[in-house]
Amino acid sequence: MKTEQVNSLLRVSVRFTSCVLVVCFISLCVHGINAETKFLVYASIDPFKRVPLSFYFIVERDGETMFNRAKLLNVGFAEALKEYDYECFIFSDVDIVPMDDRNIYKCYSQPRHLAVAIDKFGFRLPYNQNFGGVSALSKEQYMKINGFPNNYWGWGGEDDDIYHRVRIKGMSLSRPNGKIGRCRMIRHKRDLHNQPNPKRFYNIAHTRQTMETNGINSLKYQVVRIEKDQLFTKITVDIVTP
Ligand code: NGS
Repeated sequence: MKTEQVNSLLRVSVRFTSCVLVVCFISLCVHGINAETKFLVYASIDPFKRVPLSFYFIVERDGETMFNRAKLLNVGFAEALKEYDYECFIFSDVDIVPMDDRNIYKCYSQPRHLAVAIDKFGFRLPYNQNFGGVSALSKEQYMKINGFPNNYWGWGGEDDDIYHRVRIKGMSLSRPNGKIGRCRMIRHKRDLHNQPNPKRFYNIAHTRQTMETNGINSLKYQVVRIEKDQLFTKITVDIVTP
């Protein structure tokens, strides 16, 4: 079968389930591994079996600017919707791989935290409010919280902000149990341009005041490149560093 035929079949099946997996990459080339190779490692461990009939969107920032995970995920949301009216979004770090086939990557009546028992934390939640690694939100749930904050530059805190947004809007987190929610983290050194963000505690403390104006409704970015492959669409984006 020709590549284009596979491509179009996959895209048709995606539309059937209306669920998309948005994966953010930290940089063009980290530790000699480029984004495509990293993605292939990820996809080969997790080849659609846990994400039935869904589609991948990879979002990577252009150049060597500071990382901003939440903003890249917002871009993935906005760009995926330009391609199709998806109803469910799974937001994932590329280094987290689920270990149990019962950990279904889909949306639930409440926002779902999927990476609840990662090996690096001894297969436990590091703290109760943790919403890191992999999360699933329906389009409606995501819009209700105005998407993710755009102002977390560097490591940490953006997932805590998202947790607060969910709670402030009267929703709760749904989670698989600690056995089903087991995940492995692909080991790597701390990435470049992702130093701990010194402003993260201040930002988190002000989520309630800022969330209505800081999110998908204030997202600014410039698409540099869109590459459509059989299994994924890759967006390279200038996330407009302040
Ligand atoms: C918390 C961070 C979260 C992060 C979690 C686990 O301390 O953003 O550690 O981090 N919150 C703050 O810094 C306020 S991990 O070891 O997985 O990188 O997700």
